[in-house]
Amino acid sequence: MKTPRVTARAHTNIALVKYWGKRDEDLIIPMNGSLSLTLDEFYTETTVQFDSKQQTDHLILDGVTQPTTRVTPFLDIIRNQAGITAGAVVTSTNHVPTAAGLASSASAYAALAAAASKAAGLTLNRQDLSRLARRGSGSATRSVFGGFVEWQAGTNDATSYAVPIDEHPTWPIRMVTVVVDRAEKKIGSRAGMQTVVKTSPFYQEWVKKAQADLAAIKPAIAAHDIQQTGAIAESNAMAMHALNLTATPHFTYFTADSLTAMHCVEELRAKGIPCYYTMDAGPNVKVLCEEQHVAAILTALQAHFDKNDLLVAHPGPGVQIIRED
Ligand code: 2P0
Repeated sequence: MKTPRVTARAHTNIALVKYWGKRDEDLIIPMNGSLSLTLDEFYTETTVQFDSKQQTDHLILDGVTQPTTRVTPFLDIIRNQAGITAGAVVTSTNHVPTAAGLASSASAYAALAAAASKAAGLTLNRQDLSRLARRGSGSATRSVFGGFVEWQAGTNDATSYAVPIDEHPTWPIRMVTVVVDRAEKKIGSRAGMQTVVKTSPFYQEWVKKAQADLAAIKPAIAAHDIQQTGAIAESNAMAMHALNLTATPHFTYFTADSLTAMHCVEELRAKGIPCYYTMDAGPNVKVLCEEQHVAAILTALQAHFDKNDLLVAHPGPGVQIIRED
């Protein structure tokens, strides 16, 4: 028995209010809600076919066979729901303008959830697809939807999923990524957030702040208020990174180049250009701004960084099935 071969495309997302800690490690229920912008330029395409002749799963990522340690338990959730036992062949390609170190588990698990559930014969609505993607990786919960997306923390498997806030923003919002390092991150987000939840004395303060930031950023986005949206996003990101510095053992994703990029953004702001930074579990800096200021921001950043390391992204769509045969 072979199922249809299904291909899905999902885009990565960048959180403006971050997810940084789980209340349930197995089900991936977050400590706080988060809010992101799905980006058009960075995406993953994944093809899945289940085949009863396959004893085990096979994963080929960007043409290279990989271990299925994390993918097999995820596919098991789908097999259980669909009542099948066949192994799967999973072929996945990351599309990033250069080898920018921006490949993400968000686009990976959103694409895998959509392709594998469809291939297995499940018909999931987007809420259930978001819940399923969450089981692969927290940030994937949000990549099911396009534009501005909120992941409602919930308290269990049924109540923790993403909802679209503005799927097709008319706001000309942009995210400039400063690629400061293409290398694999040293402290994975899973381990990083675990350490922080267990050891940072400020963890509960973070949860309170993230909840307040989430409540405040939604009206700012609705009003297309770049100053408010950007200020909340930047402050939220710095609070998340402060947790890392206060963990035991402490760690940081900041490098000297990250700080250079952040200082450059602050200087631009002092000159009256509204632009705001955020960072995730790696040293790259992402700058939130409006289209009319992109050129000035790129010019300023080019004093410190190669222009090939500056990538401009637009809001992107939610996960889509792009082929079925
Ligand atoms: C976020 N990040 O909200 C936060 C901000 C990175 C920093 O979600 O353990 O790969 O698979 O649920 O989603 C990255 O962590 O972690 C992340 P798991 P994930 O985007």
